[in-house]
Amino acid sequence: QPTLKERLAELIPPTLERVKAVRAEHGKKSFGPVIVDQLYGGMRGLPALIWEGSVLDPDEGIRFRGKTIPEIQAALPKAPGGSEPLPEGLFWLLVTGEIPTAEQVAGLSAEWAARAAIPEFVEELIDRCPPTLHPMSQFSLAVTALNHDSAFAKAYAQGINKKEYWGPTFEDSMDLIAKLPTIAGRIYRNVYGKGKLPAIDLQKDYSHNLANLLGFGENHAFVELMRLYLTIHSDHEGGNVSAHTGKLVGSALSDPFISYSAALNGLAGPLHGLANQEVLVWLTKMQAKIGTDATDEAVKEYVWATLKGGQVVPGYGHAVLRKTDPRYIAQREFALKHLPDDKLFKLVAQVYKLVPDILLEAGKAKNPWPNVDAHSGVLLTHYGLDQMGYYTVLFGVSRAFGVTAQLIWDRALGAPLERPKSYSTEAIDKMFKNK
Ligand code: FAM
Repeated sequence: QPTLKERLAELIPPTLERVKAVRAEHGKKSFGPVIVDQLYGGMRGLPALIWEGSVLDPDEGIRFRGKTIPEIQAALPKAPGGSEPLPEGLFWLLVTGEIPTAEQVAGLSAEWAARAAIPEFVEELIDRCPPTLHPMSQFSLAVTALNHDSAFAKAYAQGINKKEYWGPTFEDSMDLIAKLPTIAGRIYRNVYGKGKLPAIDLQKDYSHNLANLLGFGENHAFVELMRLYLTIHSDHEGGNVSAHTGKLVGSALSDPFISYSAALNGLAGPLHGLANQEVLVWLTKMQAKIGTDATDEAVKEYVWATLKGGQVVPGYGHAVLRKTDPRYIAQREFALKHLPDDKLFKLVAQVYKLVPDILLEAGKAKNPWPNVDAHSGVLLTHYGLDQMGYYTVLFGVSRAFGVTAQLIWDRALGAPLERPKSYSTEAIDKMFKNK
């Protein structure tokens, strides 16, 4: 059975041909007008990027290489005794478009475990950070420092042929994914005083090792949660802030390490990945104000107060989705199965019942439904990982799967430097005055 790199090498030539044929046939066709509001409004809906790995339908949610989350959960190999998909299989699917065998997934688990160690100077960099430095800032500086051993940067300096770019990009991507749990675990233990990092277990899968590094490896339900969590947070088409940032920076031929640390800095924004932290901060503040068994009326009042205070309700809304996020549903099903009586889960369910109507009544949000972040923190808290300042680091471990898969394919397809055109308001006014 081919390894991931062998299968990828086989897939690149036919994919290049396919892209060439599609561009020959459709290259000169237009999507239609770009309107001035899109330049001021964050390029909403602007057709601008190519990414084969996943596409986001506003009503259906994400499809990974055409498969919905339930289809992924059914099709991907699972750990012995586990019922959640192994994220190693999701990475294989993102890169190849094919469902791997259990052996191929086990091969990835073993390869990532073997590559998990980080240079001593990076350990020292992380240890030098004060615990008051946000875990996401520690995370991105450690990932930037991994550039020290980048295979791509080294090959480029030695004059690599552009047709070969994808090879060292693949190697750096495998090293990056493999090293993220070690970095994430070290940050967690430093900031929250959880003692010495355990060794990576070469016999265990990626999620199990991550759970071990965080100190929850003995809890099978938590390991299963990590498998689901890492699978559903991995990719969300190409235009979200973290994926788009990684792609843009990578288009300058920055190596995967410094491209992904840029992506992490985008993920650290409250309107993007940091929302999973903001949701728990908001719920905790709400409980402090209105108690733990609040009435619907009290919750409604609190939501209105948030909106009237000019703040967003974290975990709700989305730039593309116009329905409840299937990543929310997948987490809700996990909660119904594993923690149906958890108090915070009941509050999340009560908020889900009440917030959409309020957002609709407030009349601003185009999507009043919950997104992935509305549910993730309550699951982590249930198992004792209740340090909400850390939550986006876990999102960042997972999103590396999607961003690196894109970087590999961008280099394989020869994606050029990204350089959209910007305008001044003066230029806009002059240009359209007479029209
Ligand atoms: N609460 C309050 N107001 C909201 C809102 C929410 N959850 N979602 C949107 N709005 C407002 C938005 O701020 C904007 O108001 P202004 O005109 O005053 O600027 C108006 O509704 C129209 O915004 P939109 O077009 O519906 O949303 P955008 O596409 O501009 O933004 C989000 C999308 C996700 C940034 C926005 O829904 C939001 O701020 N949600 C809360 C933060 C959050 O949960 N982010 C995580 C998103 C998740 F998918 C992820 O990336 N991890």
